[in-house]
Amino acid sequence: MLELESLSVGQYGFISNVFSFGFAVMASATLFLWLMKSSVAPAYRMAITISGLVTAIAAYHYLQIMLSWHGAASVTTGDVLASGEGFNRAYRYVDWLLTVPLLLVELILVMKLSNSETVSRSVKLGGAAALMIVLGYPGEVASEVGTRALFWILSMIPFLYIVRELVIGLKESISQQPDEVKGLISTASILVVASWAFYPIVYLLPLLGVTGGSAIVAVETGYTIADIVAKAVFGLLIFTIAVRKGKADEREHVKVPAETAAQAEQKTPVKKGALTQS
Ligand code: RET
Repeated sequence: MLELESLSVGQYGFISNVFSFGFAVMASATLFLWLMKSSVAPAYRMAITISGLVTAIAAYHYLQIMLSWHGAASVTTGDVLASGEGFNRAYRYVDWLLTVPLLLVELILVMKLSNSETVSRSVKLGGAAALMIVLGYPGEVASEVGTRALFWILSMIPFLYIVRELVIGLKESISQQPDEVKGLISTASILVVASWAFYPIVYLLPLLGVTGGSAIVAVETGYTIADIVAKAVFGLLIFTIAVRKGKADEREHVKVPAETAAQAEQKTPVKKGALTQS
């Protein structure tokens, strides 16, 4: 259905630049997140490490996607000629298979929920995300419109489950977060849902009358934009949340011993500073 030879030379070059841009964004986001990790409180460093891992995995796959794109066709006398090697669409799906569950774990980790809640939410959401990607792939590479539509429907089932969990399930946890990050964590959840909703829409475009070269441009550009928002922009948001939560925790630590000391001193006068050291 999505034949490379239906592209004009301009479209082929445009997509090549889109992939190159995707690689640059993912690689720089990785450097930023890993280099800045130490400015975040130790409790949130794991979330930042994972965030950088997500963009690093994506940078690697964008590089592979670019190489596959260049190997799949050549431009001669004003035409795009397929080399016969084919454009490997599996790189994107392998990338998603690894990064989508990690992105969800990242969002859960930064909330610092209880251990059991962290594990149960990560397993449920991560598992559903993996299923969604696996069910999407056969339709992505199918040459028939009906097959694409069928796998879209199947993949939408775990997708809607994730959206429901994020919107309803996380609402309660968000209400228990410190005031200064409540807004940011809900923004992160909305960003996840909005950027994720973009993928099934892009997948549908070839079924909605976008055909030929334009369909390939729409799908590849659409996925790349969504990836940048879902990974790099989301990573920066997680970084900001982690910085703010670290500061909020610090304030809590300072407040609690001071109050304890004041209360204790009212009952039995103790040597100044003895309680605040604990
Ligand atoms: C597919 C197939 C069609 C139906 C649905 C899909 C959803 C894909 C999603 C991908 C998210 C990817 C992310 C990558 C960035 O790290 C597989 C296109 C629902 C939601 C967030």
